[in-house]
Amino acid sequence: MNKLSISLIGVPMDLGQNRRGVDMGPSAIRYAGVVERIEALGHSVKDEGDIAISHTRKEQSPNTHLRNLEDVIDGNTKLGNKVNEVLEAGQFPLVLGGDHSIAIGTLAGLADKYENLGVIWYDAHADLNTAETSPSGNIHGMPLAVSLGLGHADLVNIRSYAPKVKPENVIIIGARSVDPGERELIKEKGIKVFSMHEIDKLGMTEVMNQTIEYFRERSVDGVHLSLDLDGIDPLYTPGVGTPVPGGISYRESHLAMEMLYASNLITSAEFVEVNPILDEKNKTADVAVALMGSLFGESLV
Ligand code: 6HN
Ligand code: MN
Ligand code: MN
Ligand code: MN
Repeated sequence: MNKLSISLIGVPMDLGQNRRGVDMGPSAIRYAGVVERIEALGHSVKDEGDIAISHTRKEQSPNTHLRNLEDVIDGNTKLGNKVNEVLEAGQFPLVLGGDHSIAIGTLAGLADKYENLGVIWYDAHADLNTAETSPSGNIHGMPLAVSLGLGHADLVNIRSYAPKVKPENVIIIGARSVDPGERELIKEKGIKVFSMHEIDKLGMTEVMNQTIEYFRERSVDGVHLSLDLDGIDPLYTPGVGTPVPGGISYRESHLAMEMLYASNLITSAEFVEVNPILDEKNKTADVAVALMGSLFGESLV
């Protein structure tokens, strides 16, 4: 088994959406025992602490309806720099959110090293809105579009290059709440989506086999897992800001992580949208840590 040097980066970001409390996600995940869980598998873990995120919510930025735009840019720039530094040091970046707007920074830090990066977007949502299509103005609904080079120029150009990811290198898994503008983008760009319909129909084993095969065929030089806890059914992960019923089950999610571990494809990961204020006894952070266990090689027997 491949032993990794993992760098844990907390991002107490709650400015990409309206619900307070998701900035406490990194603390809740640490409290749920992330370091101990991963170290028990023989990997080394260095906790890099938290990225400094502004806690002043300026409801509307001047000249835009994107909420807290300047501070989201600032936080993601810092995160991108940190992720890149960790990569340069040969460490595996494991990013703890925080709302999903932080994927903008994570991918900005990854993609100048990985020229042909694959991305798994494990989420109830597609996060493919732009300023024009967004129903909410919330930047956590936009990070995948931004990483494809679509959206507000200052978000798209974080760390001074764009795009970060090619549409044909993205696979969305678990989608069940997709806005009209996002559907159009999926069609136009030919983005691969395993919605809940496909997961029901094919089963998670086949979905993951096809996912792994897709990345191998495309000869990606790395694969980033961006896991939004709302991809999982809210029965198991109630502590998220935008829950959608009818999600991926607890066991299906473990199976997916176990298959990714066995594939040896994953080169970075982030677990986002854990909101302890909306949670029941840290259940959602516990699920996040359990899934990290499977992603990093826990086996049942
Ligand atoms: N997330 N599509 C909705 C929006 O406001 O753009 C919801 C986005 C949710 C984003 O969960 O990361
Ligand atoms: Mn805050
Ligand atoms: Mn998301
Ligand atoms: Mn989501």
